Amino acid sequence: MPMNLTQKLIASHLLEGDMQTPGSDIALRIDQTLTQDATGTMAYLEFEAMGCERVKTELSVAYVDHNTLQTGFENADDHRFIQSCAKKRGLLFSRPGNGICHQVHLERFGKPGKTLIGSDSHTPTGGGIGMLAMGAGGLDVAVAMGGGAYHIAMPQVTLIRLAGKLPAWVSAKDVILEVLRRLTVKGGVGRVMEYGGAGVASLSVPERATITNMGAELGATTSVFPSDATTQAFLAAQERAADWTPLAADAGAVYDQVIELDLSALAPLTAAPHMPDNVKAVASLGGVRVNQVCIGSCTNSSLQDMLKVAAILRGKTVCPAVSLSIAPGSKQVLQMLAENGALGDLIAAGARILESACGPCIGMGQSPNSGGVSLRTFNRNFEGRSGTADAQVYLVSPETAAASALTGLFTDPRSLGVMPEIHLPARYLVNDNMIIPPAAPREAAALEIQYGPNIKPFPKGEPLPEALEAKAVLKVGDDITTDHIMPAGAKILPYRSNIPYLSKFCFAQCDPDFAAHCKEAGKGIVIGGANYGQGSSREHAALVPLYLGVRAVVTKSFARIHAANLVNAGILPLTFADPADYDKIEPGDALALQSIRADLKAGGTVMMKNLTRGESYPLRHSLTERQLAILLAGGLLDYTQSTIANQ
Ligand code: MIC
Ligand code: SF4
Repeated sequence: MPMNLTQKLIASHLLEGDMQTPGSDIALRIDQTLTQDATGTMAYLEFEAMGCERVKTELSVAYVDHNTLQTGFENADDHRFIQSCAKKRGLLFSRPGNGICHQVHLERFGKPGKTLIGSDSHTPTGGGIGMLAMGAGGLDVAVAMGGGAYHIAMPQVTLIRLAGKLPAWVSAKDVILEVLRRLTVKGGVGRVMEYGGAGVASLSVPERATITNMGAELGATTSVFPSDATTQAFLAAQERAADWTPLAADAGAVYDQVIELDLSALAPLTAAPHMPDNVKAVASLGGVRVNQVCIGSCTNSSLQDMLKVAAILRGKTVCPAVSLSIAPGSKQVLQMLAENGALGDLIAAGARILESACGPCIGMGQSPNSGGVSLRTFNRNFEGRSGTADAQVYLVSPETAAASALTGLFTDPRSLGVMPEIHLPARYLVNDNMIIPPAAPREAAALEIQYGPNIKPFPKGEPLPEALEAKAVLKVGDDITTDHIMPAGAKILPYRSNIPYLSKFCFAQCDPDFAAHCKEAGKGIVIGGANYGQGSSREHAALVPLYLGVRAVVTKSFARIHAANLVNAGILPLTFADPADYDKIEPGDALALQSIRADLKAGGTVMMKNLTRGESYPLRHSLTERQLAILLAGGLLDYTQSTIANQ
């Protein structure tokens, strides 16, 4: 049987499960892991709680790139904690300043044909060089570091068949925005987006990585490109020729869905406030005044992107009404810009150069002015994520960003005339001096892990009770993001290791008194709409509600990583059998799930009584046998400990 690329990657790592049944549980061997600091502290606390001496993967890297604004001791303590864990437990440590995890991993560590999970939803960036790279909760990454399998639902595979070549001034960002326009932020759920067709050859590795990176916004399990001569040249230019293997779908491979996309027919696009799928033509916004432009993030911070921006800005000045900030994605990118003069062009034009980190993308500085229009080359424009509640954030390509920074108006870059030519280097500047190797096992035993006063124990789930009576502590609509559930930003992010403190901000945007309501209720159930928990992989969006007493979340549907995080934390995710029942529940209603354990084990419907209204609603679950066992045990940590103990 001819196989598509996704099937090949899965088949070569399959430990358990049936690839023929989409949606069924499959277990994969994980070759590489990555963490970043905002989710990493929790992942390493969990790894420590598992009691493993050393990581068992081929390669695990701990990055520091998110919480780099140090306005107190908290973030610096977290960095030190992660560094000490990496040294002792056998991980490479990428120091703050070395760059954004996904950009650095692509440059220095990713390998075609390998599996990678990362405690960050944009881990699929690695799909740009033919990896099966997926975002996961911190606990799933901790388990994989300990040598455990990663479980996912067997995905359906969508082929996005690319034809033609991108026109001048149109780039990879416009490709993924077009896919988002067609499929929406729910369109990729349960799917791997596999790119193929004659158009693939025209895209560079950084361009492919932009596309796979932002496949996260489709809700896809991951996205992947073949590994071809372009991949080979990229790895050779990174002095990693030996890491290349060719990979492609077999001729005649079958797909669950095929989407045709002609690159040559694309025009510059933007995602308008406040969702990545609210896509419009840049030309249709011509004339809208722009206050801020931010260039960078794991989506668009490669050397190629930066060289394009520098070429557009060369010899010009940023519009006086615009604040332009630029964060090159890695030390490699920044140093190469410095050495070839392009950094001088950016500075001369008036760009505010930021360190190589996530920065404004996660609200770590550069919040726009009140009601400000901010054009960003990032991947998420959720309301309030920038740190300014009423900001209007648009997602754009580097070309559109640079053009608009010059004019001060939303500008179609095609209006700038002939596109300046840029050349990618035959050799990147390779200097891994910001990567600290782990201690040898013998020395590691004597090393201490360094905690800090802001690093608090995390909450642990309890085994599922036979019956649960709880209040509907909150009711929210469709497309609720993990940024709604557990906001980020410069003021809150330093407390990612302190769940009790974080809990004050849980659902702040939806209900500022959420924490108080939970306290009053004792036990809570959250009612949600469709695609609940989309966006980030942060398990804090499960751990904090757990801490506040949330025992179940009942929705119309869930986003993949968040549903897994709820199970891992020991919170029951259920869906309405009849979505119309969603309308019948009001916040504050007393709800009851009777005989949950028995209902779940029987596999069918779970009944939820509304004691306030005297009604009953049938609920469904899509829990696998393993997930059921995890919930019955009170969460993945207890489940893992008990399975290790029983071995
Ligand atoms: C994001 O882009 O939302 C983040 C911040 O990178 C998150 C991780 C986190 O919340 O720490 C993600 O994408 O998973
Ligand atoms: Fe960092 Fe933004 Fe990428 Fe998340 S999306 S990893 S915050 S750059």
